Amino acid sequence: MAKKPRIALVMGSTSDMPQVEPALEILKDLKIPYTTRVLSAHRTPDAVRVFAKSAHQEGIQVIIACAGAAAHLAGVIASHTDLPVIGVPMAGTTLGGLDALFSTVQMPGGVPVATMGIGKAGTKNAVLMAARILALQDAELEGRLARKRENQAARVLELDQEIRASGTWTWEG
Ligand code: RP5
Repeated sequence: MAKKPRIALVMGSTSDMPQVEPALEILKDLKIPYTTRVLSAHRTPDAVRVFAKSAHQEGIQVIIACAGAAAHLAGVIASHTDLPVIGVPMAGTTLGGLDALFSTVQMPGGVPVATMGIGKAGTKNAVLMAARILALQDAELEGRLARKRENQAARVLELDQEIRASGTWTWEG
């Protein structure tokens, strides 16, 4: 039987997809059921409100909001829910995502948005942060996250070994 999504990823536009899609693999890898929505704080404000107000009841535990330009999606979602909201500024405008970073990170005190870095790396860290939040009450997920980190470290050491063995990156005069 299909499991209920625990994480919701919301994008402001389908143009954000290339910066979001790679992170979805991480959620599959960690076996965390998720749902993805395309909702815009300024183009579909009513749909954003309905989504945010019902998310907790639907079983969602963490919301990730990815938006670019004058990005108010994460803040607007956070204004309608008590769930943790993680904002990811999308690159793509002439300001390269700095606009979205400032819009997302500078929430006035009272309504928090945990803001990640810009673009693909930010989305990747957002899903890992969401997984860490869920893992506080899910020992199996905690184990999967720990194994993922071990594999990541092993891969870096493997690459280190490869470049040392190749000799190309060493010069002994
Ligand atoms: C934001 O405006 C979206 O999140 C997107 O990053 C940006 C541009 O959207 P499009 O004009 O490409 O739909 O709301």
